Amino acid sequence: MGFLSGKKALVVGIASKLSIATGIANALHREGAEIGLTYQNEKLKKRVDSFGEQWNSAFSLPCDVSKDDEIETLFDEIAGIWDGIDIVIHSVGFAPAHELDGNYVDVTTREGFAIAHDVSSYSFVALAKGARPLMKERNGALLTLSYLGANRTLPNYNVMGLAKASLEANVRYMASALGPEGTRVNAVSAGPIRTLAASGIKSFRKMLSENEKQTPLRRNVTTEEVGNAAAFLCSDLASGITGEILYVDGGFNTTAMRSFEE
Ligand code: NAD
Ligand code: 0WE
Repeated sequence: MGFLSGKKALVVGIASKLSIATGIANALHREGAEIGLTYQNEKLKKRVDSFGEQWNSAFSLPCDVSKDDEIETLFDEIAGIWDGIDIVIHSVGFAPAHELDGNYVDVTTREGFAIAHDVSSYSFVALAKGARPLMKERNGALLTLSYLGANRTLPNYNVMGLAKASLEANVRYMASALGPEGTRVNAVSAGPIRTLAASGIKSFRKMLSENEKQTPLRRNVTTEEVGNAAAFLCSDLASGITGEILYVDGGFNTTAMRSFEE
């Protein structure tokens, strides 16, 4: 019996087999959780539906997290299918592409800033609001995905770094607000992984090979490894952990100087 058997898990953020959310759903399913999925738009519906079949998912429903009415409809529909929710995975991030290419001060705009923060940070508490009545008093867990760009600068990550800093503060405030009703809130800060979101980034391949050399484990992490950490954080094995940012990055964030002479 898996360590998540009997749990109902809503997974938001699947776009392809490479998505971090796909790695997480695989791990949750393997550990016995029942899965429910959402897709951002009609273009992604078929693909998400087919993943759903593979995990025997309870539903596959539309949800653009930048739209309050879609979030409201989503939880109304879930309330008709499940008697409650134990786990919510938020694996969503977006900034307009031109914000992620060039000098931060040159390329950052008021509109891009607002979109990045809305889709990448506000949407996490928006999902929590919707899920709250279904999650109360069940030892539930919310989990989001962050990146080291929240704490340190790197080329081109730009306004997404600010949005991830906001998201990590969001984790702590949500943990504080929902702890009294038994709901935990955490994040995994993952190392760079080639996904759809990353494929739009100039010289991402170079970043991955550089990262490999500088990381204590001398390799990049996988969506399976992120999935396993996410499954742990959302399980009763992590019942004492909330408001935490757990790094799944091969140790990269703990180093101060890149390896040399090898
Ligand atoms: P991905 O492209 O597979 O997933 C991003 C998801 O966000 C997609 O499923 C997309 O549909 C969804 N999305 C974007 N805007 C949305 C909206 N308005 N409404 C609903 N869904 C929306 O890429 P990924 O790398 O798996 O990204 C998942 C999360 O992991 C993001 O928060 C990302 O910032 C984070 N992350 C990624 C990496 C990496 O290197 N790939 C590293 C650390 C953290
Ligand atoms: O959070 C991310 C990806 C975020 C992302 C990616 C895109 C590409 C396509 C957000 N919005 C968009 N918008 C698009 O139009 N990561 C942690 C992966 C990532 O993205 C980077 C990175 C890393 C790592 C961008 C620049 C530099 C490094």
